[in-house]
Amino acid sequence: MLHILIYFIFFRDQILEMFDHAYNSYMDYAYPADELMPLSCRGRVRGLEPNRGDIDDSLGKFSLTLIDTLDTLVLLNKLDEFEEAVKKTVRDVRFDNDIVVSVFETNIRVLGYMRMIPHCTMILEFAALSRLSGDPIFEENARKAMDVLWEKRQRGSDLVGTVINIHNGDWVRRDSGVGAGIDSYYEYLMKAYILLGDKVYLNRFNTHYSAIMKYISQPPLLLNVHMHNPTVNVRSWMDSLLAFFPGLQVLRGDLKPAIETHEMLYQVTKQHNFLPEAFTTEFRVHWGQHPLRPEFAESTYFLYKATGDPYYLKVGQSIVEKLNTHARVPCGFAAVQDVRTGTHEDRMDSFFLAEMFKYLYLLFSEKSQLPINIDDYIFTTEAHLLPVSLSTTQPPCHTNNTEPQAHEDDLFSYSCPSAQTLFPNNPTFAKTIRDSYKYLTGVGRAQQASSDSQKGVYKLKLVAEVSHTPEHEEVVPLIVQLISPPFLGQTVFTAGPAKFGTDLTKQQHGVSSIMKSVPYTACGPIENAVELQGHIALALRGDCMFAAKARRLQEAGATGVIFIDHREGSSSADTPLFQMVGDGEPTDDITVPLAFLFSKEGATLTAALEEHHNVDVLLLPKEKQLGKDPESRLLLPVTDLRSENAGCAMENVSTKPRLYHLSSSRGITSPPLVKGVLSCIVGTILICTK
Ligand code: DMJ
Repeated sequence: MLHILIYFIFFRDQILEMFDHAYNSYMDYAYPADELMPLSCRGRVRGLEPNRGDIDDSLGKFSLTLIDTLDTLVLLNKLDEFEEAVKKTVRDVRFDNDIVVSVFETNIRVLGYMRMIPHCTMILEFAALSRLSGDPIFEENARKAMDVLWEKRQRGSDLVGTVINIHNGDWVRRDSGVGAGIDSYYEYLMKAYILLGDKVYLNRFNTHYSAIMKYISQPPLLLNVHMHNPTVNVRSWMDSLLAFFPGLQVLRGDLKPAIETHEMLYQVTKQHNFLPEAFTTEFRVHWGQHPLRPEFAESTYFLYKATGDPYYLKVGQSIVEKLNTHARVPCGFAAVQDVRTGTHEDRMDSFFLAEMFKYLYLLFSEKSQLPINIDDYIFTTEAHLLPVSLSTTQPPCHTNNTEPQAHEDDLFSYSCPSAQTLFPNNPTFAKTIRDSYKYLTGVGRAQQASSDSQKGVYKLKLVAEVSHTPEHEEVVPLIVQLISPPFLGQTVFTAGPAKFGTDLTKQQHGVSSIMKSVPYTACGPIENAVELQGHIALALRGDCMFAAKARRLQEAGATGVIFIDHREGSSSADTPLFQMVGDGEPTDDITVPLAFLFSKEGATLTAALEEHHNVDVLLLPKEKQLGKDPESRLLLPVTDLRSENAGCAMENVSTKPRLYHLSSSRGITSPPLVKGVLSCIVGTILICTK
């Protein structure tokens, strides 16, 4: 207990120090400008800097960052700074600027006194404004916008698109996902119910949520589909904004897919330090920018509160460390221009102060350590705190819509998540789910497949090349042993096996010299097929499936393949081995032996090849003690050890076999649920009230 308290204090102090660095940099170098330019150490004033297009529409010359940060100051117990900031806001901030601003961004970050055209993604802020001011017009108009969107849903799929023409109500973009463009709509339906206590919003949310789980959620992926033809996915990449969705699923009480998607996102951050703005279903960077978005921290916070699993503290710790290591600059924190290079961009968006520090601080805080009772508030999409006491205020407007009723058999409709309720005696619940996705990145891929059982309907299917190892099946390592001088059997690498190709435990493979494939990934026609004949090919992992590479190299005449990990720095010493599996198609045609080396071992092997030009290797289930075996000494460097298997002194391999699990099921399976709960109140976690 003392240990965890010290841990919490350490990280809270670190987060406070980071906040001070960011906030003071804004106040010292940028205020009253809207945003800080952390590389130039000055404020970003719209019109004075090169136009960045849409993202500049957040800048209304109203000291955006100061306003967006106000309630973070309260939550972080910086009450003197808060008072000072309020005084500055009252004294300096003006809304009578002749400037076009984004309605959405201004609503969520500022909510001024302007009469804005109601927008779907606005119900929380406008309802709060109505209930606090007593003027119903804000909530009424925001509600009308929500009603229109609901009416405009695609009746077959119950999905909505991402862009609608506000003049004629036609969908402009019919792709449907949970990320950019649509994220806050779903979020606000759920939260409008929580804040306002109106079941209409919950029923709408539940209708959409069922559709999302049917078509968009393919755990751990969240895909974009066509709203009119939802079994067809419309792109092969995901955007980073969808990282908020596991947090929303926690509010919904649907923890399993939340854990799965969050784990996938965590694996992506492990690869690239941050979530790139867009990444493919194979977890490659599609758009490398990272503007210090808070959504992943948000979901981490919700999952920790829902599960109590300290794993999520470790995730939070990694977020803190990566921000300090890769984004911190002398004048604040800088966005990352490209996660592949780590280059910085001269921007620090206001949401970094409004959201990131709130979620991180809350993650490492006990409720009693906060200056407010967090259970009394709900977060807006910008992490601003609205009091749930607003739900007891009489709603000023009503709708005439015919609304869907919750199905009696939908146990989740009126449930709230609770760590105690969902998995009372199973603290490892989250871990068992996460374990299935541990080695996902860089190896999974989505492919379109038809299936008779699905009546010819195309369905996006994740084929995680490593995820087919049945639960609890041990991965038995292989050995790549360097035989030719000067190695003479003394250099041995632990390698991963494959589920296809020659089974080296049953059929020994002879000595072959190695040669790099051209192209190195072996994902296109093999250009050095003539030279490759009779060699074991070296092929870089990535870009296409292991099976596709193996097939191509076998056809080119290679006698085996050693795959080398493309992720820098991986090694068998610190990365659990996995078993390569096929691509979902029959792999009987692949008969050559296959082995997988992590990148450190692979680098040693390729360096040896460059230095010595000829490197002979053995692919074996266990190391041969060649030095101790007189027969083997005689054989060296003869190119076949097939006949002398008997009599070799076998020793245990150095790396212990690791477990790998597959979980293909979706959804929480019948946990005891709270039924008949009338409303849910969100603070750090939902509390169910009858
Ligand atoms: C924030 O402004 C809000 O969270 C918004 O809903 C979308 N995302 C940005 C931060 O990424």
